[in-house]
Amino acid sequence: MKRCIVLGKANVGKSLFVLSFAEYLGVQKVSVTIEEPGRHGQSRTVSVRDAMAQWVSDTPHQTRALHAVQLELPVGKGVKRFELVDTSGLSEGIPRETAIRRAMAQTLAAVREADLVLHIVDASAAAQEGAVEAIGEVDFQVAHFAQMKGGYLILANKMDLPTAKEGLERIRQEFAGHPVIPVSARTKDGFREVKRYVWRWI
Ligand SMILES: Nc1nc2c(ncn2[C@@H]2O[C@H](COP(=O)(O)OP(=O)(O)O)[C@@H](O)[C@H]2O)c(=O)[nH]1
Ligand SMILES: [Mg+2]
Repeated sequence: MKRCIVLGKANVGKSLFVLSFAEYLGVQKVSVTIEEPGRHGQSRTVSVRDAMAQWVSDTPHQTRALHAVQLELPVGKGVKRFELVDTSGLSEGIPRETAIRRAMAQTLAAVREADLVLHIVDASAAAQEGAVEAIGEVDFQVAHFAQMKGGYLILANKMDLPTAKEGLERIRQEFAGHPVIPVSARTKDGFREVKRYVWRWI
């Protein structure tokens, strides 16, 4: 099964994107495999709404383990099955807390294995110079590291917020040469384009 990994700094909307995209594909319940660093994954079925309440948060690093959500896309008369993987946030520098450090290392290892990388950036924060959520060094490192994969897409998220238009311009300038799709994990705007892109890689 093809694996599509969702990366980005804390709070950019990775968890909401994964669950909102699952909802967009028409599922109310998803099978999720929780992969703790160095351990065998445990699968369970959860409702998308419950998962949203649990995973989506303003507190950074809510998602320590990889959360692989099993999904499918229609192809002809059948379906293509794939995994959309929610990851813990990447942060600048080396995190002090061991658990977060391990989670980051696990995320980067998972990038190597992935067929497609979706790199989420908060467009509403991107125009604000120096803001914690703005694009940072780690985003450029991710772009550099992940572009070697071929299947690499930047999602400029939170386009429903007023400052996002300006942020999108900046993202397009900073990441010139990379594909960028503006989206809102809240309103599902832009999901049609994302679906089309994902379909090509899985
Ligand atoms: N307005 C708006 N808020 C969003 C959007 N995506 C995520 N958020 C909010 O941003 C915060 C962080 O989201 P979360 O998915 O937990 O981010 P993660 O740390 O990258 O997984 C939460 O309060 C979300 O409700 C979006 O597209 N628009
Ligand atoms: Mg999260």
